[in-house]
Amino acid sequence: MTGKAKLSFPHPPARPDQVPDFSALAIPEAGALDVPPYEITAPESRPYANGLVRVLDDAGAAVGPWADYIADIPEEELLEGLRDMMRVRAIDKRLMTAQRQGKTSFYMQCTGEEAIGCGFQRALSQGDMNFPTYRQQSLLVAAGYPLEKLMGQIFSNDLDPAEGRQLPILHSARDYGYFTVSGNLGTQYIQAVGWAMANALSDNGQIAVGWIGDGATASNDFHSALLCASSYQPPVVLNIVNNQWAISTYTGVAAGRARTYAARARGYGVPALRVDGNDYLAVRAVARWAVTRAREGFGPTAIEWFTYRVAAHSSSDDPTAYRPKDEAERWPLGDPIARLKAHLIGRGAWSDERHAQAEAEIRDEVVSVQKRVEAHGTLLDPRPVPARTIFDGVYAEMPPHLARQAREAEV
Ligand SMILES: Cc1ncc(C[n+]2csc(CCOP(=O)(O)OP(=O)(O)O)c2C)c(N)n1
Repeated sequence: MTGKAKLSFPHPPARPDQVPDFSALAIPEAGALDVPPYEITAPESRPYANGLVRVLDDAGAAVGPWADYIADIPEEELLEGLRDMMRVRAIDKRLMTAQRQGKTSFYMQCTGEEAIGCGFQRALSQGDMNFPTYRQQSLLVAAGYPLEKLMGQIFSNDLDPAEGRQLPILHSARDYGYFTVSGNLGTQYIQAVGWAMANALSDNGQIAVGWIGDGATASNDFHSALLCASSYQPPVVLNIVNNQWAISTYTGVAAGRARTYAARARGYGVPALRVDGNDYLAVRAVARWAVTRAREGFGPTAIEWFTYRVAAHSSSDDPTAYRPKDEAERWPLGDPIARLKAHLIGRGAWSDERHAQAEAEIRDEVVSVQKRVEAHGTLLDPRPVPARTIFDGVYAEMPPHLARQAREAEV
């Protein structure tokens, strides 16, 4: 008997009516991997691309070489990191509710992924540029971006720096190292590499950081970016946030039969690591390592952040239609806020009482900013920016045909 050609379709281990099943995931012990030298090559990065850098163990202790690598980071900074993550979660919760109340048209939460942006941003310096997706609001919060602007963008009122031109969550904050987010998946990844090439040419000491989701690695721009980064060795960190889902599509579709996304980057000749994305200390450590490598001229690094998309894809999505309701609770790498909290309590730097107090303070702060921002207009109380501004910024100077259209529109 000869074989027969057939098609194979990747399926998630569990669907809505089934028990969540993460048994196929190999989760290595915390502290098992070394800190490699900055001059590591792609072939040498194999154990890192196939393994998982983890610092926090199940008891919340920081263990292993990567813990030593960031042992100089002051406790106060870690407490700030915890507050950053709590702030992101509180903002997401409030704005998602605002969407449900009809005050804004759309929202996207990053629940469960807070550590990745909050921890990474701490490794960056003024002048570095992130090329984020719509799910990296945590970078903005950790960079100290004014909440009035962040929320104004969601309500498209006169506090919105984009003047109502963009869908909510597509922020743009040049001064905070946050490149304008585009709705077209993947495009920012190759732009990050180009930006990094420009940095190298101008010798400005700055780096670029590309961000992409696991699903969007299937886009051509992912491959172009890795090839250009490999060929020209610019100062760029290429992040892949593997949250297991691309809307309703299981991550196995974009991954194909490759073992990890990090391994795929390694195939392009880019040193790559895979990291526990729910471990704030692992994020902080590996971000510092990759950023240092880029800045000191050792070239690009790819990082797969292994995490889970806890919330719905967006306010337009209902994940109970395609995955078990309680899948997030079974995610073996836990919750990033709970894990850093446990670590800080274990160190004697934090307590349940202080946590509850901080939660209340952060909620009050977020609610009071939200009230001030909503007073500038929401979908229920629309106070749009003047309609004639839609003709601005299409070109640097308004051409005659746009001026004519503006006159015809009588705005
Ligand atoms: C070029 C392009 N194709 C399709 C879409 C529609 N789309 C928006 S989000 C999304 C899923 C992206 O998933 P992933 O990259 O894993 O990121 P996540 O949403 O999980 O953070 C798709 C297909 C799009 N915005 N752009």
